[in-house]
Amino acid sequence: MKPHDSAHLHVTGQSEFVDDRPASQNEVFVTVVFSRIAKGRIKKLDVSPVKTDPDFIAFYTAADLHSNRWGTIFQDQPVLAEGTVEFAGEPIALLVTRDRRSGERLRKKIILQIEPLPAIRSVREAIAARSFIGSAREIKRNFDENVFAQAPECIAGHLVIEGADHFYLESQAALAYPIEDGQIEIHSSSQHPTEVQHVVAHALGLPDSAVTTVVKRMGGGFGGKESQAAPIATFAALAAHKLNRPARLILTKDDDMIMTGKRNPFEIDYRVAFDREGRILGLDAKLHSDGGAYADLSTSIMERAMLHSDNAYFIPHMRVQGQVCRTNYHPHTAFRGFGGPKGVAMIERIIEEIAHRLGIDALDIRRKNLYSDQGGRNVTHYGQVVENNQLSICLERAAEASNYERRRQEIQASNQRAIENGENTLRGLSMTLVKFGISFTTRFLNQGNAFVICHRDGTFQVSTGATEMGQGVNARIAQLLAEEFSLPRDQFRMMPTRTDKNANTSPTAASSGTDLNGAAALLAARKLKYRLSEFASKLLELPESRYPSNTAGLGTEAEILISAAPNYTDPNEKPESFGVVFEKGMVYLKRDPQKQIHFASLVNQAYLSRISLSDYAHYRIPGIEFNKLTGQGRAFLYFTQGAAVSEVRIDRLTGEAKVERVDVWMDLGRPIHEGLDLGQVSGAFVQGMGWVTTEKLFYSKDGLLLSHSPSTYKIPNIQDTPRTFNLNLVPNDENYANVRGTKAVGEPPLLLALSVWTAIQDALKQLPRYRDHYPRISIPATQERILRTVDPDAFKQIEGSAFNEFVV
Ligand code: MTE
Ligand code: QUE
Ligand code: MOS
Repeated sequence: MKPHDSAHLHVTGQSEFVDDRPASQNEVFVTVVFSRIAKGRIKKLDVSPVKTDPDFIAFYTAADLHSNRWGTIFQDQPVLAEGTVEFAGEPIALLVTRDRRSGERLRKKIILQIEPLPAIRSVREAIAARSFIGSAREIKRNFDENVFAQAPECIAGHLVIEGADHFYLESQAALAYPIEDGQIEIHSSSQHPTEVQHVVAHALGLPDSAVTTVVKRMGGGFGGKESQAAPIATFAALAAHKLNRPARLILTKDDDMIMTGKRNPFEIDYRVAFDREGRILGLDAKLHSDGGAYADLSTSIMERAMLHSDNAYFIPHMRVQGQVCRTNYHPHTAFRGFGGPKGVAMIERIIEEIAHRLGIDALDIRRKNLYSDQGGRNVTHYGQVVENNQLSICLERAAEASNYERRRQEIQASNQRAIENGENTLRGLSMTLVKFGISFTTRFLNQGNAFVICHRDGTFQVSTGATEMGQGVNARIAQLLAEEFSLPRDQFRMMPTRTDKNANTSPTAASSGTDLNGAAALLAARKLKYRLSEFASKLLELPESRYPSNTAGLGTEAEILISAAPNYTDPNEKPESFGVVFEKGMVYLKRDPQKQIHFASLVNQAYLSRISLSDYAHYRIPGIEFNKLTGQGRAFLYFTQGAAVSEVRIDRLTGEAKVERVDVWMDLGRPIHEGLDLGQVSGAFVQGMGWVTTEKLFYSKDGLLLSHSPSTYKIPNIQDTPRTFNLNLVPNDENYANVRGTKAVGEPPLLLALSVWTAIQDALKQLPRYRDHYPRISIPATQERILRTVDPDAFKQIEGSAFNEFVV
């Protein structure tokens, strides 16, 4: 298997990120002046102390913008704050200097006075103040209060889920070049080049056609560069436009973490009815999320949370309600899983609680509630049929391969001994599942387009709307095309994403980068292949003396005429072959394999015969129709599914949790590149582990993020990764929904890390104090929280102290 197409560049430090672009003459640096309090009135903004500094170049505020409104779904956010600020980290002004050092230095001298106003600092406060974003949503199926009244068992609960930082290694970055006639070319670290283009154009009062966004690659995005790259790019573009000089803006890690939004925190109230065997009868859930100060993508994120509140389980009577709250934090945004992980956390917690209440192993509760093709238990609460259901296969494979039953016994015994002998180590074991819907739930985003250019030597340049952030979308698309022509992958060069080549693109998000852009690239390639096939079928009939290249342009060659390629729309439909075979770089007629021509020669002959070697195609996902008003419909093209079994070890004295072993089984259809997919599985799982364990955001009383660097914000490191980490794919050739039978992988495995969270609670529930009630623990289950759950009384002595404020 070939490595990632940038691997050799990454490891030798040659891969180019925005800030690696060499400085140009006259270039300026942009530093953002932002609020350090959550809410207030701007009283004074005085730049006179820096104006005479030789490094000072310019200073811009909202007044310098043609338009000061942006927002992906609702245009509710100022590019630069005007009059008041709504969150700590909110950009107020731009300081333009000769270089980044002087920017840092001079920013400290600017006088900024903000009169504090009362801020909303939690979901609870927002609910009390009725401070909301968008309207309340509801999705339900056969909801009936009687189900709860008559159920043998009922549990009600509350779940707190906190946010997390994306912690991409490359901070938000942009470099804007003024081009003649008022145009701007902006190199941005963005998952959504088209939105960058539109926001820049709008803010500067330019037509979209005057702005070109270029994205070579990102050093990670994880959703954090989907919407929030746009204002950053706009800051650089404003300076470039005003000064007619290139302008660079590279956030420091600290500024980036303070300014940009995180994963939405959620507070969930649930009520579940079930029978004595543990079968769920009804679920009533109310989800509130913290959207931060502006809408960003929060309403779509909420929708995805609501659509994933069933996860792998059939729930006959169900109602899920959702409301985004407006608070005074950075606007929270897309983060791997996009709402899905929050819905899934709730239902997996519920399963664990049912198991604990009934004294039945949680795995059996999962088995009993799994979506199944039998008994009409295969329709989701939003009315979509779960086709090609692999959940049971994933569950059973994971159970078997992990020796779940045997280890359950062993762990039970070891915990018993530990508790009897007063030893510190408690162990926990848990399986969770994932059924992640693939498609944007906003229909118009489910489209992609691609350009495929073949040069005369038979090498290709491929341009699509997909952006590379490390996930390997480029390698996958190149591989798809390489398979199509039976050529080495290296022959396909993936070009930087540019809005002047691929316009009206969707963000590379919702794990659908390869699905959408790979399909479009394949459709484009098939047009070319159609023409080359017809051409080859005629060329190979001729004596070589009549080939165009052998007639020295004397006009004596056979003029080969071909038909127009059809407009393919289904990437799984094979094009007409004209009896021509493409194999290992050679092309021949099926009935005459002796006479072969090199692909490169064929291409050159085609050019000389005046046949186009470039193609464009557009792809749209057919058949999806989720109605946002009724909350019903086929929201997703298909589901990526999987199961994971995690074992943790908890130290009762310190609260420390270690992940001992993880077994993952996923259905990824027929992977295009198994190595890259497994890389995504391990990366997403570990990223999810960080969210559910150690990654805790601490804010000051003023709403300013305090944990804004790796010294205060604990992401997983190599020693935190599971000691035994078995990643497996379930073979599945039955998925015809998507291009080449593949399934999207980017986000789904993150949700499997919830098994680490449930395993921690599984360990804690062995404690005698939790015999009758489940040891509910929030996300993240930090060391402090684990310790508090082990021994709530131990914290009495510090209650009310300054230290305590930061622990919870
Ligand atoms: N993998 C790496 N290495 N870096 C990233 O930033 N982002 C994730 C996932 N995997 C990310 C990643 C997220 S949030 C998404 S939506 C998908 O990649 C996007 O890419 P894809 O659609 O091509 O899978
Ligand atoms: C998953 C996603 C996104 C989504 C829906 C999903 C996403 C995204 C949007 C979105 C919604 C409305 C808009 C828009 C974008 O929806 O990433 O421009 O007007 O950006 O299910 O990942
Ligand atoms: Mo991914 S959160 O959809 O960028």
